[in-house]
Amino acid sequence: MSRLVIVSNRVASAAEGKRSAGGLAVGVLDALKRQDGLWFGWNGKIEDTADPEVAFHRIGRIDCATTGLSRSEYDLYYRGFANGTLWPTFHYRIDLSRYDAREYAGYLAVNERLAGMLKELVGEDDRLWIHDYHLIPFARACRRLGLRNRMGFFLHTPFPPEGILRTVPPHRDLAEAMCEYDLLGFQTRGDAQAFLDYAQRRLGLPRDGDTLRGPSGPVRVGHYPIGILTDDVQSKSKARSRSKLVATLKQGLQERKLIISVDRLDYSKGMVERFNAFERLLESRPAYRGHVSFVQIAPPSRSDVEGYRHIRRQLESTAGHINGRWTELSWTPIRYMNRAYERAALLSFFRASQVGFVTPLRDGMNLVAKEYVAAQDPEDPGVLVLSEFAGAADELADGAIIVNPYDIDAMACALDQALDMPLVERRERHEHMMRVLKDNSIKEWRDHFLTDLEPPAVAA
Ligand code: ADQ
Repeated sequence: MSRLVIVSNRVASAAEGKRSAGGLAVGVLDALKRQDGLWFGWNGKIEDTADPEVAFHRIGRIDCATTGLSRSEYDLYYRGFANGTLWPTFHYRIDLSRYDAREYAGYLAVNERLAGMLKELVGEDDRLWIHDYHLIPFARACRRLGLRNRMGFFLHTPFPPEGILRTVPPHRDLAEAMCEYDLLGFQTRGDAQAFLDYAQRRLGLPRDGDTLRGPSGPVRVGHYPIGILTDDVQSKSKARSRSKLVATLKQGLQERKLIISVDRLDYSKGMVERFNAFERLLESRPAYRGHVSFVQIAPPSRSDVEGYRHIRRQLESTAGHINGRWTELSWTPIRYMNRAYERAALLSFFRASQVGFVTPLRDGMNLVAKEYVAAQDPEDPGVLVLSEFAGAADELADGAIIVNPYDIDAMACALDQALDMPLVERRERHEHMMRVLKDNSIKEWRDHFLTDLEPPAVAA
């Protein structure tokens, strides 16, 4: 019988799987709950041994197989090529990207080691669904070991245009490795198009509609915007809206309006520009001083990569500067928090706010934008201010206020418009966005991708 095998850089532990996770983990767990399958990848641990082994655990009914990374694998593959080269480049930050050939070799080697481990765990009819930029060469490594399974790849980040991709020296090798998959999925039409353009122009591959003729066979290319568990977000945010935490938040606000932002602390999320836009609002519209608070929740991530230490310092100094200038005895304009909150608590904070301020400089999708909308009270919804450079803007453009995150004045105007928006318009916009989110939930994302991964029907 054919099973679904999901491979991602990080596999949740049993404890993490029990806590309701976000993003990829939700999608993966939901996909696997429906059919027999396996989730394979890194367990998040750095091990002393040079050759970590496979271990097994279960999350509910789902089988998981994981391995650790040695210190040098972690440095070269994870911290090095994946997060020091690919992540910044795929987010158009070539100023933060670096290249080291040893790191690339380490990246390829980890993909090969993982492929070798997986080979022992899969049957020949199993479908393989590989996730994200850490594992681009995974299919090629599997093919070299003789695996002939159907293999699909989904990229959660943006895919940059050729001019940017070419700054990564092994760009051609990476693109060729992508052509070893049967199906390539991207978040937006623009990302899929960028890959097709590169493959046609640089690799000279012929194209027939959405399918490239790759050296090892047809490669189908599509866009599959990731969604959320819309109903689940809605019910969780409602259920928690009377919690102690929300009461404490409201008590601190003292009837002031609330603008909220929630991100992983990452330079792609546009937080410095966002802080500056909030200050511009205070400068240009004195009536808001003392009457609106901005809460930014941003737990640190990847703190051992240099770009992340820098953005953290920059955010601390920007928030400190703004608060130093505007704080009054009874009001602090920005509450900047590096701590993490449980998912259901975040959703209830979204529901208690008047504006969701989601302005990445570049983002594959940005699920926070979608969760913000789904968490609102339909009778009295908050307004989403969303960057045009988030993948989510393709779907939410008619309901959100769309901004260019580099335009500080325009973002300040958008905040003003959002804070002042009449109830009728808020409801209309919210209703529209909810329809979009329900029509393309995480279930549709998974089903569309897996349907397209099925082998093409053989003509009779
Ligand atoms: P991320 O860059 O991590 O994901 P995002 O989509 O915003 O970004 O968030 C993923 C999940 O993490 C969401 O469920 C969100 O609620 C949660 N999350 C974010 N910040 C959090 C915080 N401060 N505390 C707790 N939870 C938080 C990558 C890509 C995105 C893409 C996703 C899924 O970079 O563009 O949307 O994968 O494909």
